[in-house]
Amino acid sequence: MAINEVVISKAIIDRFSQKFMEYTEVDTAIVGAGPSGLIAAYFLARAGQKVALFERQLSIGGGMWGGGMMFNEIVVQTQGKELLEMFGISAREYEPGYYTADAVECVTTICSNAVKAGAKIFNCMSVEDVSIREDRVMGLVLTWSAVEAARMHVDPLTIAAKYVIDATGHDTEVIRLIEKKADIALQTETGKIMGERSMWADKAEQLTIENTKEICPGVFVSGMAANAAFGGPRMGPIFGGMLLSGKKVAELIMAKEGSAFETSAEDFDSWFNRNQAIFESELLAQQQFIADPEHTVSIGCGSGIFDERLGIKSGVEPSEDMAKLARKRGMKIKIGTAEAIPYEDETVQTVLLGTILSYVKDRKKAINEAYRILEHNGHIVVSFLAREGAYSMLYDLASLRGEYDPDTAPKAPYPLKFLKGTHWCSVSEIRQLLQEAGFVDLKYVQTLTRHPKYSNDEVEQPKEGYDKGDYIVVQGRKP
Ligand code: 48F
Repeated sequence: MAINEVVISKAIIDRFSQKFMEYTEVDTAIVGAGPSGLIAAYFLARAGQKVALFERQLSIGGGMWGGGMMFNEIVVQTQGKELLEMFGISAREYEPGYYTADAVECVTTICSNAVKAGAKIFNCMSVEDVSIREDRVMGLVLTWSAVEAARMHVDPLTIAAKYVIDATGHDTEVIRLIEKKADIALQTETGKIMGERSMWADKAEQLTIENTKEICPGVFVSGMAANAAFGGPRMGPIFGGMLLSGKKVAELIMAKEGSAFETSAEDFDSWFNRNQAIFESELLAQQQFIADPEHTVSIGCGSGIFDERLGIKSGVEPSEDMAKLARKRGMKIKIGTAEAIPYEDETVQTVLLGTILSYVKDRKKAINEAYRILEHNGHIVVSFLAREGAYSMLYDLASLRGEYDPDTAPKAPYPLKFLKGTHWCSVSEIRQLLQEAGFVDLKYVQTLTRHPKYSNDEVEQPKEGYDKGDYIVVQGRKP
């Protein structure tokens, strides 16, 4: 096929116009793609908001790229390190309480997560004004950064936003516009921008989080802009406050929306982010039996973190909040439980029960339901942590003790709160349930064959059988 340049042009113009058009009305518009803006975009998008982020520069990352004085390493404190680890970014201890991370890894990974969560980033665009109705900001007035730089006389375009975040760093550009042109009082001591103070890292880091708030109706400040607005000092290349400020501003907006953060889904996904090799190993094992993801329904699909990678588009999930996250991953979700699957008899080719039987109350009913909705010669795929394996023993022991034994636990162990009320199934129990329901031709693969402490060291290829691995996937056929 000969490549046609005009098709390329049309594709770009068409797709960008569609994207921009779709984001002319958003829930939250963020100005500035520095660390606080990117983190806010990630959390808000993950919570189901329609989020647009506008950045003046061609590059994303604000002041993070350059570390300190272009030495591209950043420093974070313990809490900041935990947030970085949530994204799978490694931070190394330098001295107790001080961790370093690669600035480029931080920017690229956080940005990629924000985009994957559904936030749309518009770079090379500058916010030159806000639109107002009486005492409220209703949206942003945008121009191309090139137009701004060339000082061309070109009128801008406007988008509507329910909430605006000024994450423009030291310059507090959005607030400055509001102060200058909108006659809206700011919630600072003076009603005006108080201005950034000289460097005092310790105080500044605390104040950044305190100062992250709604500064006038519908407009929030985060990151360095929060400190500059409320008269706090600067902190230099320590970034814990920036990251936590981004998370806080997202929480404040979600609280306004009357919706608590879906912390369990976040924690669940973040555990896999911190345990990428385990995630990949489990995924490889499930893939052995998911031959046709388009015709597979995932029961209890949660946030869809596995299904997205498996290519599964249909799911059933009891929690509306989880379903929202899965929908953001492009899945079609029906609300329902494994014990009452909302599908007609004999309508599905493959049913996946992905590591949910430990949490399901009536396992027999769930397997029978899967049998009911499957077509003849359809397959059930069940994955589970085997009761005879080291993981279930580690988890049971930690639950009994109320904590993990630091000497034997993995680096980022599964949060104990997820282990309440779990029932680990043995291979024989699953086999019996499947056979009693009528399934035949059972096939098994296994993975996670190392001690739990080391199972995240490397991705494992699945092996046939069930006698070594802690994680088992079994396939059965409905005759
Ligand atoms: O300054 P910046 O990185 O914001 P931040 O999230 O983080 C501050 C730290 O980087 C650092 C610090 C650390 O500890 O003090 O400085 O508070 O990123 C702000 C981004 O906003 C963009 C600007 O290009 C930068 O990438 N920006 C500023 N004004 C506008 C804008 C505007 N009017 N329109 C669009 N983007």
